[in-house]
Amino acid sequence: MTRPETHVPDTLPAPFPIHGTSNIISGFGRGSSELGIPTANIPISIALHSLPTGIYYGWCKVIPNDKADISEHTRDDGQPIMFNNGTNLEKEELGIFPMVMSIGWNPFYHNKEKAAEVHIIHKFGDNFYGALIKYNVLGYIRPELNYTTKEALIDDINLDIKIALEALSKESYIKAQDTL
Ligand code: RBF
Ligand code: MG
Repeated sequence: MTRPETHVPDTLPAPFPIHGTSNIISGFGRGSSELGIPTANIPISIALHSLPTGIYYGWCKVIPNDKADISEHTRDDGQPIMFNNGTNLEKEELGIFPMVMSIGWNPFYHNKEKAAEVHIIHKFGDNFYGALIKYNVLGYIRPELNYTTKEALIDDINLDIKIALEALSKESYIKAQDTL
């Protein structure tokens, strides 16, 4: 399938906004290491599960979980990772940022389980496994696609980011920050 064109309406289309607060779980570790596009993996809520699989955009913020213990977890690829619960983030890193979200089976990687992943459009100084993420989903970009090369997937994700930033600069989408 070739990538369909994205239409961004001036006001939020139904069923958006969809709100959520979620913990961040560990994924395959492919986002940062293989694609250079880190994603926070989150459990699929009932609301996210009800959406068609595909790529979405919205706003999000990271909420450190100070009360949780710092603990070591083993990622799906066997790599041990420290859950710092977001306690290493700077104050400005706790603001509202644009995000793109992928919901589905990652056809390029043949995932066996449906996953939701958020790429926050901001460069963070440290990871924040174990933190909470509060988000709203405001619009749909495209279906999940398969690719012949990793580079083609990366190019499409970069186009998703561009589309998301353009959409989120519209007045009614900026206003939706208030609900976070
Ligand atoms: N994976 C796919 O297999 N096909 C896609 O079309 C696809 N689009 C994505 C778009 C965005 C904005 C993001 C953040 C991820 C996307 N992914 C897609 C998921 C990607 O494969 C995944 O983030 C990495 O494999 C890390 O788990
Ligand atoms: Mg990830």
